[in-house]
Amino acid sequence: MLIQLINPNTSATMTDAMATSAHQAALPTTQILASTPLHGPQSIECALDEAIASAALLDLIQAGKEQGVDAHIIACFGDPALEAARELADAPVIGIAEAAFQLASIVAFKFGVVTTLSRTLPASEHLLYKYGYERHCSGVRATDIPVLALEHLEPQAYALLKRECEQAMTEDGAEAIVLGCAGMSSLVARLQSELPVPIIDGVSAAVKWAEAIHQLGIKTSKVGHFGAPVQKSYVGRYEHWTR
Ligand code: 5HY
Repeated sequence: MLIQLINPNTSATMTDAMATSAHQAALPTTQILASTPLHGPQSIECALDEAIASAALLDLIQAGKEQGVDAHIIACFGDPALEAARELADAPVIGIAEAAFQLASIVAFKFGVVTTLSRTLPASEHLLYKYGYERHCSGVRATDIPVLALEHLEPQAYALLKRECEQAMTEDGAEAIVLGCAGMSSLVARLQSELPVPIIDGVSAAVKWAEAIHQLGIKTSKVGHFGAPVQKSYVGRYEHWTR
């Protein structure tokens, strides 16, 4: 199968890192098509970044659809434009936050989320409520490591990340840890070797959901909420999307 892995920020270095994690998680028969948007923020750390990133991200969804990919992954922890992408696409669209929460809630009764900036804590909490996982979440913790600092993580920053994971376990009662940024996917193996609970990376989780959904022959329901976008005239470059 062919999975389109979209990094919604414009850091090609981050795209390469998450593509490596996706390949490691994927079956040998799965191909990963990793894409970086042509315009938008270098990292996504607030609602404005998400809103600006969404148009280029949806361009990539449309391009993937035209190319006939079997699944699309939106690899940013805010799951930006996830519902819009599901309207546009026929193949399943998987957001890494939802993928990680779903997986974590199967292997642990309570999971903790450890993310980047404190600024993004309400966004993660909002997603937990929206998806209905708040009862399974022991808490969301921030490290205040900026997203781009994850590309070349300093030892002190790694220590901080590990400490927040440990405190999520000891102080909040987390029985598994969800890493709250696609840029953390390369750190999973190390954290897993040093911590006693499952460490869950949304990129790998999304790859496995994509493979499972594809093998079951299931696509996005086009009846109701994720139905094709309402037909109308769009002014400018988006005109072709609704055809
Ligand atoms: C992410 N931002 O996964 C997020 C998550 C975050 O550019 N890729 C980004 O808020 O740290």
